[in-house]
Amino acid sequence: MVEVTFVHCLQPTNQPSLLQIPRIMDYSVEPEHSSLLNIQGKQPFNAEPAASALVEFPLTPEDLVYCRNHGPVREFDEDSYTLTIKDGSQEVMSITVNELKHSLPKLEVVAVLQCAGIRRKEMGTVKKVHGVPWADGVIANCKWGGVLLRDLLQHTGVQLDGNMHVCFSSYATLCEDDGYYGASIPMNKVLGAADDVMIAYEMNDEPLSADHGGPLRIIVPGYLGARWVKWVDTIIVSLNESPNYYQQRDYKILPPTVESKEAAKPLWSKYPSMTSLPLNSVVASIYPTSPTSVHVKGYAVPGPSGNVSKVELSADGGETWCSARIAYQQGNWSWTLWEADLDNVGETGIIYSRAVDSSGGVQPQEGTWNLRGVAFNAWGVGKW
Ligand SMILES: Nc1nc2c(c(=O)[nH]1)N[C@H]1C(S)=C(S)[C@@H](COP(=O)(O)O)O[C@H]1N2
Ligand SMILES: [Mo]
Repeated sequence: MVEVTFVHCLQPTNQPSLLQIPRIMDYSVEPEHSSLLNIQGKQPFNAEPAASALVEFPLTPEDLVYCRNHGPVREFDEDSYTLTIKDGSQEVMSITVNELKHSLPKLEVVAVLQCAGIRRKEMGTVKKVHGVPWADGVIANCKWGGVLLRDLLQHTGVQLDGNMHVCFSSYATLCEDDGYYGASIPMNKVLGAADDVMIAYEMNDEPLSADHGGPLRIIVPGYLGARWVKWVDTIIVSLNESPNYYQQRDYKILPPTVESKEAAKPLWSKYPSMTSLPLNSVVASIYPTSPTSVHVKGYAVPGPSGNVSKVELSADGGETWCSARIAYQQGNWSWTLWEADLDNVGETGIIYSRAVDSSGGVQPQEGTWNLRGVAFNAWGVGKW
């Protein structure tokens, strides 16, 4: 196995040279964050809304969009912000936000953003996991406006091959575990005609806010949020995956036998970096409508094998299932909102949900435990 060494390229990007910046996390100049979120941590700012609030809106309003940060949030001046594109180590283009907006066609895509640690708190009840104990609110269905990454890369004239990788870096902000935040995705995902990987400058028809990576962030529909690099300032076409900590030593599904950080250390390089998140559904709210009936609402998200085609509910511990009504779904990359009125609900006080996808894939009864608590997708469970 190849040992990964971190090369901290000292990029003269949107800040003075990193050499001149003290390498300390400064949380004194954070923008004001939404007050509608449950705070998991203030430094870095990590917070999520209640899922019951989320499912009231097909498109998630900005104030209900979770915030997941590995370092301080910074505001940048859009006029002087530049994005650098490199072919390996060679710079091939440097483009301002304004030039980006005017030189390439604008695209708008509704896509659901989710943290890989969604439902980690539930997985933690099986056995201790490492990471922020997220509930089911680290998900947001937004309309993203920007340019197709494929268009931009083709515009640079760089030779593109499906076996390559595209690395995204944010040198503009600091983070906890590496000299910069970085991620990469396979070039095939960028070149796929239906894949819609974007560089976004708008969220829900507004300029992208600092909290969500403005002025520029990457959108990778279908992939975990960790690849949706915020405050992106460098894009590298590479033969290799990003060497960044968050690509190589985190966001991987380790086998259940790995139960400690020590045991994980020599194994990170042996497991693949995560890409798609799995088929999932969650029961977000239950309103009693009579002593024996309830109105239930929730969301579902597709996995890699096709969009959500059905969501089923069970009030008898999984013996019998009935289909929920699909209330919202848009295009290939949105979440699915569903609701149902259930009569004669049993004595258990528990309602399970499971999503089914267009290739017949079914959300499993149990999720697979892993040390980092990622990709948990056991049946959704609601109690009343
Ligand atoms: N530069 C940078 N990009 C980042 C992160 C970060 O800490 N720094 N966090 C990632 C993770 S783990 C997630 S889940 C999403 C969260 O995006 P949001 O804060 O807009 O909800 O951003 C991703 N992009
Ligand atoms: Mo995340």
